[in-house]
Amino acid sequence: MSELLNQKYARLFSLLDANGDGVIAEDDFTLMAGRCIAAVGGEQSVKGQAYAAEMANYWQALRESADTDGDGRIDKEEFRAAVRHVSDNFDTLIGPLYEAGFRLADHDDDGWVGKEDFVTVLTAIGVPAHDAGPAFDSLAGPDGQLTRDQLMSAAGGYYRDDDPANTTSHLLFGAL
Ligand SMILES: [Ca+2]
Ligand SMILES: [Ca+2]
Repeated sequence: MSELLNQKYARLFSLLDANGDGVIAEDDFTLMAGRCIAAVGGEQSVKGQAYAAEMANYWQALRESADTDGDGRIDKEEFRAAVRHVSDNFDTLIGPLYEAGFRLADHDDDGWVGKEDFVTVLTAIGVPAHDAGPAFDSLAGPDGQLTRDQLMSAAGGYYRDDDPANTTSHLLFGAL
């Protein structure tokens, strides 16, 4: 695996370990989903519930691929060994989570996400605000709005692209 992918997966691991105890487990996903949904005031909304459901699905997929010793916790080594498989199945295993995340961030449901809404969700998953703002600027079009397709393209690139030139997707979750 390339050093760049290693760096990105290490960044993902540190974000997914939402409670910072050094392993990824179900409680991290519950915590992260709750933070995101609360950040946009979506506790009672259909799309808030959809996002929570997709977080749970992602955890199940990750657990099935990564938790080789079956203790319900994924450490850094298990994550590194498995995330490539999960990434190769991005469309089915990860894509739906980002779709749900986009809808969650699109608070007025017009199909566009502005910078403030994007930064709100990214900071809720643990990305520093000083990274989330520039990440948006590099992703969004000149009109200052992000589309679903732009997000999905960047998210797919984050998990799979190891060309160092494509900094837009590499910096999606902050500096590496
Ligand atoms: Ca944890
Ligand atoms: Ca919108």
